[in-house]
Amino acid sequence: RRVLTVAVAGNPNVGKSTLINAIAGTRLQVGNWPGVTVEKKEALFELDGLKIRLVDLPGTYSLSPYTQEEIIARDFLVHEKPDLIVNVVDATNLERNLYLTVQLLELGIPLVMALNMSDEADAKGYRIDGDGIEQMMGIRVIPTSATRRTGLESLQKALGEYAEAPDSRRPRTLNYGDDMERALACIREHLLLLHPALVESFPERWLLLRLLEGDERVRADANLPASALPQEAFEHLRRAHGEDLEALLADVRYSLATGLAREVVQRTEQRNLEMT
Ligand code: GDP
Ligand code: K
Repeated sequence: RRVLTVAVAGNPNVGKSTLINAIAGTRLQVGNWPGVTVEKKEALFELDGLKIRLVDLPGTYSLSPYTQEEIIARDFLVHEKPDLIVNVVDATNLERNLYLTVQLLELGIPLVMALNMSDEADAKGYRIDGDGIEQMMGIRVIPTSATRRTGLESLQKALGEYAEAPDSRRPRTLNYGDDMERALACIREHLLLLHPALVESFPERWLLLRLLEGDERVRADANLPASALPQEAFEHLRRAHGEDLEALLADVRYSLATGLAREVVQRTEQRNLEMT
């Protein structure tokens, strides 16, 4: 039977290590990512006959190419193409955490969200609509508390369910707005015509978005000079939104994260009264 490769991603300090330890325990091996001193944890184990390779990605706030941690995380996701991402998020800080989730969705890899620190979120009176997140993002959402060891079985079960029906849930493509979507479509058409192999070897939307924002690491990986891209896509966006497309895209992602968080997080009345 094949091995299910699961990448565990999340912001720093969300309880990712605690959760991985709770799931993989003594089977966890600790080393370094090749060529760097960033710690790499990995475990190979079996759950109800299912072989799972769990890879802990460095904690990051983003998948930009600016820190060693971000580069390790994105390179693994883009080039090793895990079957599944477990995105560990801090339920007490959902809005900030969703900024990374939005970027993970761009990869089109199926995703299970562990809504961790759920004990703390409950204590603070947050009520999070997990079904709402599931529907808006096309992912599974499992509330967990890594320290109290709750939700771990559901999380493990979700891995098994994914392995049995890998296509049952595809992550949603979030709408980045008409101007952005038009520019992406323009780059896509151009690449399909002139560099069709590229579109196959990278996650498509990820590639288009990173090229749009001028990500030099992706351009180098793809062996595409900036001049090989259709300038009209960039010019129109710059005229409408200003020169800095990387900042524009960051704004779009933040707004999406904020909007999603607003829809799914409530603070219960009782707690609100206690707080005042
Ligand atoms: P990482 O940086 O994401 O690997 O986070 P850690 O696993 O190191 O956890 C950060 C801190 O949060 C530690 O003090 C953990 O004990 C604590 N922690 C982790 N998971 C939970 C949880 O579900 N609930 C609560 N209340 N604390 C947690
Ligand atoms: K830590």
